[in-house]
Amino acid sequence: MSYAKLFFTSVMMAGTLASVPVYATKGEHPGTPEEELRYKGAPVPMSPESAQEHITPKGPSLTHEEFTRAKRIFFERCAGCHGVLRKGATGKPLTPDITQPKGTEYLKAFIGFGSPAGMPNFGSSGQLSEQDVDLMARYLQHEPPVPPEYGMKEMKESWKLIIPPNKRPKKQMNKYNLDNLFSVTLRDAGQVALIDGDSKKIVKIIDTGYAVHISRMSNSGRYVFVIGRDAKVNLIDLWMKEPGTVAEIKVGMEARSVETSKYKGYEDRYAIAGAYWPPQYTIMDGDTLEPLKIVSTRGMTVDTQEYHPEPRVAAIVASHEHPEFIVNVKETGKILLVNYSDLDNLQVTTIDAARYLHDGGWDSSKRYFMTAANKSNKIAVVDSKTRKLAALVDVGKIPHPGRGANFVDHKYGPVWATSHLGDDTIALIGTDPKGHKKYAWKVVRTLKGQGGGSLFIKTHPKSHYLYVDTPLNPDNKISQTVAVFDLNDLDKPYKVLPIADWAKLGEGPKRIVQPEFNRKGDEVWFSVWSGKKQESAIVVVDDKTLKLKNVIKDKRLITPTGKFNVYNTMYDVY
Ligand code: DHE
Repeated sequence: MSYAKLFFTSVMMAGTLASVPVYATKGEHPGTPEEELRYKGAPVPMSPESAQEHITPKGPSLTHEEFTRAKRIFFERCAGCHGVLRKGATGKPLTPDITQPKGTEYLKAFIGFGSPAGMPNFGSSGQLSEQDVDLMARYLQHEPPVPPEYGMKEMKESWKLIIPPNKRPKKQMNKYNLDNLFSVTLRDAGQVALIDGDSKKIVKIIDTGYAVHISRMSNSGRYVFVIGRDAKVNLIDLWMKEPGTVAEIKVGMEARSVETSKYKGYEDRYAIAGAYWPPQYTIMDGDTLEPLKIVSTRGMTVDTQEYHPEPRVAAIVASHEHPEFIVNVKETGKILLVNYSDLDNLQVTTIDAARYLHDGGWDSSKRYFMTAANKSNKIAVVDSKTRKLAALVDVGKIPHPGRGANFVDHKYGPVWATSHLGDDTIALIGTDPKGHKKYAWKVVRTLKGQGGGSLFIKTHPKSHYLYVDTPLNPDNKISQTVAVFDLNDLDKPYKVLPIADWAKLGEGPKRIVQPEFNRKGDEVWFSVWSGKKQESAIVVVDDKTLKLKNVIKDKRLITPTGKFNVYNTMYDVY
């Protein structure tokens, strides 16, 4: 049956027009900006075999083979938005109490054609066959299969101390200028490239977790912590003659964040990793990764105060005001200040913010943590000194700052800025409650950028430019270039830098992603992110002239995305 026919059949079978997804005919991804869909669809790295089957009474028939296939499709295509347990995250809840009353035909039309609230049209776009749409419609009426938990026993089994601290060098044994080294995510290779920022040469390629996500530096700058989407953490020692992994561990089945203790007296002592599944964070020994304490984030949501079984851990930063990690819990909308001074009597301050917490960074004083509650279109401001919420600031659609950008606005004083995934604006928020009280925690200025689909924004204390990427914009002209604002004159139109053209690559999406400064703050690096089988590159721009300085190409540079300069990451310079 064709999709048009299926659609009309569904209308007939469901009885009333109002009860079926009639918007289904409105274009490729009805109702959801393509920028957003491009971002959310990454497969969950979980083995479907590990999740238990629950054939639910009253659910439609499903064979064992069908159940297994449906689990795989769900983890690959649906769990990123709806959550592994289908309790709802950025996508709607899909538990049997909701899906069974809707019935198979309704669900088929929904999956086939999408919805204005954000559901992609998996059927009519050809991503799923008609048989698979039918399979998924039946599968969703059964209890969600629950993946296994992952506690101390599993962590200890996965933990490898490859070189114990007493066998590691006592001083730096190589000649690299470590302050200007970059750890570069090679996403689809499951590796990081350590690149010397002075010579632009690859120093070492290191195997890490699957679809590796971010790197963070220890307070001393000696260690790099890397986390993969499969929750594998690598501890890399930069002091060794040849930098390499000295310890590794898996802290769950799916994860995105890692950080290390930075408070005075605790430098390099602890590390923390936040997991998506199971929803928990783990505090580890900072130079061995030995797991010390695992804490679940399951609990009540901030607004409706109902239980959520899968609140994933998003960004984590290390406080400079107290011996604490600041942990964003996505689905509950709560920010946890986890005090690591006494792990046996753990004190956690819970700050009510808003859903769904994602990424963020410090203001220039490093007292206020500015973080995106992306589906609430707000920035939450945490005062890390008083341990209180300072403000919830309304911004544009789906703020996505990365760590954000700090600079001084000539009129409004110190500001922190974020761009947005869902619109073309850049919001500047006043961050100086002492010197510029009336502008503090207010959007003092809104700039207009090239378009939606922005993920990262960056400047540097030595630079007077603000760089805004737009890698998820559907228009190639926008996703392959970046906008640069002159901070000396924010009324001036932005300049567009043709980064992908400068890289001179062949075919490929060539999305320009995540500006990152070098140690001196006089050059800025951009990833030109193409497909796994296509050539990618890193383009280095001179921050004074905005001219091309270098193109780093190497066949080992597979899908570079995030780049983390050791010094800037260590000292939170952005
Ligand atoms: Fe990220 C940071 C989660 C997709 C590149 N990403 C983060 C953080 C979180 C997160 C929670 C903050 C970590 C911290 O500060 O402790 N990212 C997610 C997702 O859940 C999401 C939407 C979907 C997924 O399946 O992973 C996702 N992220 C992406 C990408 O598609 C990007 C563009 C490319 C890639 O490498 O996969 C991407 N995310 C990044 C980068 C950072 C990041 C480069 C760190 C930015 C920084 O400057 O600190």
